[in-house]
Amino acid sequence: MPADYNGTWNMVSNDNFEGYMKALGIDFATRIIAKMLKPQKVIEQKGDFFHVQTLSSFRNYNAEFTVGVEFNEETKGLDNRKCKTLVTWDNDRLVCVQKGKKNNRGWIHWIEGDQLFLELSCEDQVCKQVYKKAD
Ligand code: VLZ
Repeated sequence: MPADYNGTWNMVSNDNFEGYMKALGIDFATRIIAKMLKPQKVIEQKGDFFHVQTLSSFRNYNAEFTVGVEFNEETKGLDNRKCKTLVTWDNDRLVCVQKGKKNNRGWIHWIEGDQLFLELSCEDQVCKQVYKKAD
């Protein structure tokens, strides 16, 4: 049985989102707004199928995937690029590789207690986020 990511998760910390956005080439004005946000993750998981919504007052980002099945991701509202994206299990961690123009792009999710961790990578930048499960 894989880990259960279902639920609503509220951001509690966001380290180096600025560096991650810069590496993606997000413009200055957007970065100013985006780094103030405390997004919420709403995750629906059915077996290996995931619907991950990142919700904020400024912009939302939606991802749907099946673990082990590569898909075409368009990062609409982020850097608006196309990636060949693959999410796999590493024990209970979700490991995502986003192949495209940017090197070393991807993310890793894992859970510890009532906290959801996310590391977002692009080029030489790593953004570390922590979310807490909503009641
Ligand atoms: O999440 O890749 O949970 O897609 C930021 C939204 C979302 C706020 C960043 C607007 C992408 C920012 C997060 C405007 C520049 C991401 C995956 C892992 C699922």
